[in-house]
Amino acid sequence: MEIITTHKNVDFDALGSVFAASILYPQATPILPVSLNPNTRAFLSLHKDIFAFNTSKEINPVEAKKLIVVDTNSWTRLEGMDRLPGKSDLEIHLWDHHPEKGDIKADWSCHELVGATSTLFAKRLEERQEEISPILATLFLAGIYEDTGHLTFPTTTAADAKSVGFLLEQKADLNIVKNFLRPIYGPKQKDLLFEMLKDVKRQKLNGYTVSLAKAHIKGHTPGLSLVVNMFQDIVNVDAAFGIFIEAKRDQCLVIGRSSDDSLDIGSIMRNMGGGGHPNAGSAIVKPADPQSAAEWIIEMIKEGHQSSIQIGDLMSSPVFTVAPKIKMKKVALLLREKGCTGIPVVDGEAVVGIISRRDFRKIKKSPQLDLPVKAFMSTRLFHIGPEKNVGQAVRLMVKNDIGRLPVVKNERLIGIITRSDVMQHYYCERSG
Ligand SMILES: [Mn+2]
Repeated sequence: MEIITTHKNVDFDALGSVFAASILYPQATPILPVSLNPNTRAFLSLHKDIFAFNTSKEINPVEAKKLIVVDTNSWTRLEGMDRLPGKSDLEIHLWDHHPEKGDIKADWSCHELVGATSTLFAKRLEERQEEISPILATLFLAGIYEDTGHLTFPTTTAADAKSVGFLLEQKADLNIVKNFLRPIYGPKQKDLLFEMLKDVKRQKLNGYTVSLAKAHIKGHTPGLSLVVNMFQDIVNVDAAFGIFIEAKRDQCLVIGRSSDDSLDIGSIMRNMGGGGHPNAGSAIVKPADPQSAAEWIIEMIKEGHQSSIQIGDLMSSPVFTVAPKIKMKKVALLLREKGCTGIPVVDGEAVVGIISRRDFRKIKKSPQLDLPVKAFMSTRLFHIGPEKNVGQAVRLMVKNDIGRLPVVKNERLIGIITRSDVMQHYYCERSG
């Protein structure tokens, strides 16, 4: 007997991998744990006639000569396989994409750090030019999309995207995928969202727009992070916090979300005893005192729980500057020579304007090149402090459509930060 199995709380990647494996190992029986995620359970009950499988209770795994494990590499995550570890006459094949080291010792394994195990199977099926039914292609696509957040999670690789292309060629149905991957948003979640929106306030804290909302929950309420996401989208703030009061357990569940990497939600939540990453996180605080939880969060944002990279680290300095009376002709030469697109105009120590390549379009006749820079410079002045973060610089640049910001400390020009400095920071950070 040969069996294929996967981890408990079966998600789409696990489910897709089990049925993909049953194409590659046609003689093996798929065994699914009893505990399925709600969306995979719904998928299976709709496609009952198409997918044949057993549960671990219906077979005796000890009789297996070959075990194919997919989407996990740890024995404790399997169901009903307790007597298999250490069994001598058992050949184990492992297909997994998790980075953690597991305790399943395989005789053969396909382990690559891609976004989903389904990707590993899709790749193999494509190489073997297997015919895949649109339903199977749909299931594998759901697996890849769920594990990679529709190819947006940082764990996504080119292989995942290529497999998506292959599965779409095999007629995977995006409508079905969308339907089954739709997160939980029912009447309970809708009521919560409405409660949060009832007396919504936006506030400006440390340069960010922030909204904190309170709502009451009773017992286990799934989909709370989705509710906070929707709340943030509707209120349109840089960061949103839902403080969910659970009176019975005398605690508040705090969920935060930020669309600005520089406002680090994970760091705030770790301070509150929880965890997360820069864009999202959660914590449980006791007792159920939403007011002090809110004040705590506000205090932390004011103190600047943000990425450690400040403008001072990214700016160029010293800054090359020109005096207001310098002729435009000279400025043109300097811009070319220095290879920059703009220069601050400085009178004494004060920045009085910025002259950029764009300003040369104002010159209609060549004699104007003999006029001083102050006649053409832009005097709409924006600047930023060295202690500010990248997100704040980007907002100023985008809002005012400017490509560079003088960095000013104690009214003195100490550096300059440009659009390309910011881009470089973003791209290096993300690929590094
Ligand atoms: Mn997976």
